[in-house]
Amino acid sequence: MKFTVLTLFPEMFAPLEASILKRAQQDGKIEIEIVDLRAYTEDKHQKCDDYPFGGGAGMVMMAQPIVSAIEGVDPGHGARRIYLSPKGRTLSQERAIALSEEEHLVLLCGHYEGVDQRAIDLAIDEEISIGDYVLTGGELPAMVLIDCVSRYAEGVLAPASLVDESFSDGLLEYPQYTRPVVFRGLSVPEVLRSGNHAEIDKWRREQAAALTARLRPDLLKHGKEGPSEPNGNET
Ligand code: 4GY
Repeated sequence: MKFTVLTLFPEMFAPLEASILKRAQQDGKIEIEIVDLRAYTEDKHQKCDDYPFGGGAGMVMMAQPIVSAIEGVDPGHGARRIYLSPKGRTLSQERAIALSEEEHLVLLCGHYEGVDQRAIDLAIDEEISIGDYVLTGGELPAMVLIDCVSRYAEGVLAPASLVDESFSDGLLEYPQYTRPVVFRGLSVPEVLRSGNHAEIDKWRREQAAALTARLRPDLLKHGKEGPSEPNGNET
């Protein structure tokens, strides 16, 4: 699957060259193309932003470079074209899985006071938010979406990782432990060292259910409203 990112700040995408996404790109499981919007401006001074009509603080990203870039990277309009913005529907695991079925996603990153509405009206299929807070730009949200969606792209993760995840199906993950058996007086739960896989599965299911009931009871209800209480990790 392919991601094309349209941004005024291509250098912000260096983190995609590490870890699992680096490997996934090397293996040809995903392709990430970072496109500098400035390459598409028709302005003689390479300008991509301008003052807002009606006044107000800050600058607005011009429609022309954005619409030209989208037409340039996806001439046949086969891609799903997404604008990362707090106005969009909040990204969920379910939505990420559905997006992983797409062949090509084009991700537009806004900056400053946002983009000219006509670019959205003419060339964007969907707005997606990563959460109810405002960032300085859409670059981090684009990386969040790429990371989350890539996990479900064919061949990126070992299938067992996704199976383990669906095991706790909509619940929070059970606690994990590795060596040593005792660390600073805290022991690994005995059941995990028993070798009894039925008992281990049972313990993990119980832990996942209890943790979810305590920290995210909203996940147990049908309508998922979001967190209701802090997570209990405070000292
Ligand atoms: N939250 N989810 C988000 C964001 C920054 C000004 C428009 C978010 O997706 N994007 O906060 N984006 C703004 C900055 C231009 C995007």
